[in-house]
Amino acid sequence: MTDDLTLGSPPAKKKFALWAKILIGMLLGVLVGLLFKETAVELKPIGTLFINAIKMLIVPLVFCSLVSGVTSMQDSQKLGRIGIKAFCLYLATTFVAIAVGLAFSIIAEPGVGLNMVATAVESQQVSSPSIIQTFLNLIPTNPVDALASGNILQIIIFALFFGVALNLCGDKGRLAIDLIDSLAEGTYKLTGMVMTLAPYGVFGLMAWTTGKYGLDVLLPLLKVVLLIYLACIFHVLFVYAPIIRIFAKLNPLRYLKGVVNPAFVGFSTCSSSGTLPITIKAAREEMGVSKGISSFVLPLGATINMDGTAIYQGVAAVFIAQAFGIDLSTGDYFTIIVTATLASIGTASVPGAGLIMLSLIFTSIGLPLEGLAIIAGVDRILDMARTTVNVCGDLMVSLLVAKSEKEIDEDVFNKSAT
Ligand code: DAS
Repeated sequence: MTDDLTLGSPPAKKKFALWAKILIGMLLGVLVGLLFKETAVELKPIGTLFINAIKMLIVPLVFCSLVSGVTSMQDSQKLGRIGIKAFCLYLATTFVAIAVGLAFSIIAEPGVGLNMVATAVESQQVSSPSIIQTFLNLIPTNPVDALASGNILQIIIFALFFGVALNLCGDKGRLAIDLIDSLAEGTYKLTGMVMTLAPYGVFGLMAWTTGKYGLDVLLPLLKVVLLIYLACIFHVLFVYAPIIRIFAKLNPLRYLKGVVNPAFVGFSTCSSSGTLPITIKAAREEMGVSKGISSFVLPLGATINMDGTAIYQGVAAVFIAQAFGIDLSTGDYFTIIVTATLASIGTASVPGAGLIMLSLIFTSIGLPLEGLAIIAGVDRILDMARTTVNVCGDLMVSLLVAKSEKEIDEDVFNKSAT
C-alpha cells in the first residue's frame, strides 16, 4: 500500500510503502526509548507536532466530507437507514467486546494472589450525562462554536441536517454543494500530505512512550497488560474477521491489510479522533468504502464506538476485584456490561479517556478506587492497544454498512492485498 500523494518524489523512484516506513519509525522509537531514556523523553515534541497536524484536519475534514457525503446521497431515507445500521452495529460489537474482556480475565485470573487491601477512599463522582441529557447535547445551539470547539457529535448532527437541507434546495443549493465538495477534496489531499509525516511522528511518540514507561513500570503489571493485548488481538482476529467473512462475504485478510496504517497511527497516538482522517483515507483507498458511508459512519464510530476500551474495562474491573479479593456477583457482571457499553459511548476519543471512564465502572460495582492508581501506571501502554481496536472496529462497521448498502468498490477492496 502506498500513499496516493507523491510530494515531488520522482515517479521512477521505488516508493517505499508508507506502512513500512511507519513500522520502521515505530521500531526505531522503541529502540531509542530503551537505549537512551533521557534523550528519548525529549523527543515527544516530534510526536506532538504530528498529532497536532492531524488534529488540524479533523473539524474541516469531518464537516466538509460529511456534508459532501450527504449531498451525494439524495435519498434521506437511505441516510436514516445507514445511521441506524451503524449505531446498532456499534452497540452490538461493544457488547461482545465487554464479554470478551470479562471472559479473558475470569479465565486467566490476573489479579488472584495480589492480596491488595483497600483503604477508604472517597469515590470521585465521575458521572456520564443522563441518556436524555446526552441526546439534548447532540443539537449544537451554535454550529460555529461546535466547529470551533471540535464537538464532533454536534458537528455530525449539524452536517447531516445541513446536507439534507442543501439537497432540498435543488439548484439553489448547487453552488454551496460544489464549494463544499471541493473543500472536502482539499482537506482529503491535506490528509495525504500529513500522512507523509507519520513515520517521524510515530518515531517521536514511541521513543517518548518507551523512555517514560520503560520495562520497570511494565513488569509488576505484565500479566494484566499481556492479557488485555491478547484479548484485543483475539477480538480483531476472532470477532471482526469472522463477521466480515460471514456477513459481508469479503476476504478478512484484505480488511486486516487495509487497517494497517490507521492501526499504527491509532496505536502510537492513542487517539481515535486524532486518527480519524487516516481512518477515512484507509476506508476509501484501501477498502473501497464510498465517500458517503466513510464520511458518516467513521466520525460517528470515532465518537461512540470504543470496543477496545470496553475490553480494557471488562478486564480491569475483574483484575481489581481479584486483586482486592472481592467476589463479583452475576448482577455485578451485568452492571459492568451495561455501564461499560454506555461509558464507551460517552468516552472521548482522546488519550487516557478510558481510564477516566473506568472510575464509573468501579463506582457502579463498589470496587476500590485505589485500583485506578494501579492501572494508571500502565494506562498509556494499555491505551495503545484499546485505541487500535477502537479504530479497527470503526473500519469493520463501515465495511459492513457499505457492503449492505452496495456502496463498496470491491475492486479497490480486493487490490489492497497487493
Ligand atoms: N484513547 C481512546 C481513543 O482515542 C480510547 C481510551 O482511552 O479508552 O479511542
